[in-house]
Amino acid sequence: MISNTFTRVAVAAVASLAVLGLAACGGSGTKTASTGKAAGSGGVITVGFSQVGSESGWRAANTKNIQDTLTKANGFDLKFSDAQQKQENQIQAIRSYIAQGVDVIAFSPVVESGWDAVLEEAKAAKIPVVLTDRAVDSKDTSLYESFLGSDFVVEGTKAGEWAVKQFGDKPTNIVELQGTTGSAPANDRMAGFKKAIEGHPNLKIIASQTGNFTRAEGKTVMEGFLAANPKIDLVWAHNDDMGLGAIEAIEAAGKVPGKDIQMVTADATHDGMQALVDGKINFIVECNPLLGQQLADVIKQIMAGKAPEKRILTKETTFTQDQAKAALPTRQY
Ligand code: GYE
Repeated sequence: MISNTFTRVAVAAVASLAVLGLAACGGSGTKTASTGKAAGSGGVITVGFSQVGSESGWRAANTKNIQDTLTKANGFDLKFSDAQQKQENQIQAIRSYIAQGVDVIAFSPVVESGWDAVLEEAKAAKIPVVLTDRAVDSKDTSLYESFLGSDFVVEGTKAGEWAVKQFGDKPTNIVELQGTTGSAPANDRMAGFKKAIEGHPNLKIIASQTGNFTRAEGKTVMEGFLAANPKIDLVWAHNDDMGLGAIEAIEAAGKVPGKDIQMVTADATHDGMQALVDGKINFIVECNPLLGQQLADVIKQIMAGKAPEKRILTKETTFTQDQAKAALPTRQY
């Protein structure tokens, strides 16, 4: 049986935070060393969450899961904002959460670079920050308490290893639909895939361009790829949505996705899995968006004055067409 129970594996101990004094016990209403705030006073934790946007099915599932988990009934007052894939909007939202004096700020950074200044501001205001889903490249890791989400290099590697197995020694022209430029999943999935096909010169990435993780841009970019390249054997799309857009472009060009042009994608959202079952996608690397419960647990730990794990990894699998048939009926997203 395929394991898609999404057990999260905590890795990397965080002795450093204990050294910083975060391990000091704080019961209800006591000041914690990290936040300087009354932990859980009134029983409600105010969380400011800045979401990337609503670019994909993955994101929709992630947003819903966070909103369904950080509820009043579970002890949270969630302030949620959608940055529409713009870093400046996220910085503005984080500044507004600092001004409001929320207990904890959580966000999924649209790109990796450029966060130090605003994270310093949160630190100066003694508001702990949790990164969900995507990483920042800040050298100073004391700017955030914990980062929870997937290992995107591993995901790219799994896609590349599948391509190596699937195409063997055949000359293979690959086109790549990259995620949002500068985002952790685009950078890392690209790197993991490239590394996995290294040493197989018959597998060639002949074109690579961003489709910004959306279906519409995936389609447009694929139309360009098809117009410019008479022989395309494989599409590597950094998410299902861009892959689904590419499928539309391939069909419009009179070719059969999954056969004339094979497809490998990342996410395993419902629509992606349906296309896999329908034979239009050949392989999907899973990326799990259900991060709400882990986020809630990490926040509660912080508010209790305990140090959460610095890096919490999401456990994920991969799906062939047959495996997708078995898994789809019980998929949660
Ligand atoms: O793969 C994509 C979404 O950051 C893991 O963002 C996430 C990615 C996901 O738009 O569909």
